[in-house]
Amino acid sequence: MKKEILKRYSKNPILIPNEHNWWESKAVFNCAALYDGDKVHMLYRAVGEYENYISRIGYAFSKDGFCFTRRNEIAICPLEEYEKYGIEDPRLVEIDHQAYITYVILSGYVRDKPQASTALATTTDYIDYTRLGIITSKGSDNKDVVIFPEKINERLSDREENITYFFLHRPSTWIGASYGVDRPSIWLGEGNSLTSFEKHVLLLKPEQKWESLKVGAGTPPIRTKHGWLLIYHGVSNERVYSAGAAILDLREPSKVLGRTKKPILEPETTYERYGDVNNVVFPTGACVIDEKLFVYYGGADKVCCVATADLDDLVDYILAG
Ligand code: BMA
Repeated sequence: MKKEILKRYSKNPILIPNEHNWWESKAVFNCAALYDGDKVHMLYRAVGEYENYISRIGYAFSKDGFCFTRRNEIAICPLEEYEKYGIEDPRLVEIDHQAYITYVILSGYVRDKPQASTALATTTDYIDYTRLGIITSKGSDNKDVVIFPEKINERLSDREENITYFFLHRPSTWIGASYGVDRPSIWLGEGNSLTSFEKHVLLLKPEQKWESLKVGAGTPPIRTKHGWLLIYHGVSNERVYSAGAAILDLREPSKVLGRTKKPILEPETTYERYGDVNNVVFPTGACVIDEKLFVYYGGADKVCCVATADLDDLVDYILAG
């Protein structure tokens, strides 16, 4: 039997569309998660109509990481002009005891194709959200932005050190000879504040068949004793979305210490294979409770799911290559 390093929860999906709330009646997927030592807070993407396909964000919480209680009210609704066509794929991270949310915004279309950017917001209670604005550069069609949960004291040389925030992002237009990649890839950026980042380094580009079309960061990195654990997604030429994982050096996150050659999760179950977009496993949230890693992901752009792994086993598996 195939050894499963990441095990699906037997009662998946953990959230399904709720027909009693118009704004989340069609699809709920791609959920962010943050564990505060007592509860897992979840922010999820919700769709209530297919005419304009505008996404909003809902909120749910759980004591055990599996069973979630949701709020009836919309958590984050498009309000700003730059959010006009929707708010999608939130990611949650705690930095200095404060929760931050990166989320994709669609503010316009170019030749029928939505142009994506990423914005930042913060909250202390999951009721009020303070917007901090767009954090990606204009025209880079930039999604899948996650922030490392702490500033990193990076060693630049034997003498020089630099303490900054680190970000992962996926600028789709950064392809071609001058970028050194021909497919959308995961880049590492640095910034002195949380609202802008520069000094970009190419981190992970498509390598395997299952990720040959593009890769994008999934969950905000998690500190482990062997390095930062990153769960990301890869898309094949057949547009199948799967999850992979990598370990990055704790002090120099531009160093990739290990990366899975095969997906750790790929669409297999009905709820991952059939939905609004078929064959999608899209990880966006992760947390650790008692040494167990919980990975939250969207199934087929329709439902929210969770899979778990023993944290040490997964790290060993990734480092073993
Ligand atoms: C990506 C994003 C995700 C979505 C995925 C599969 O580009 O839009 O929100 O889950 O495609 O459709």
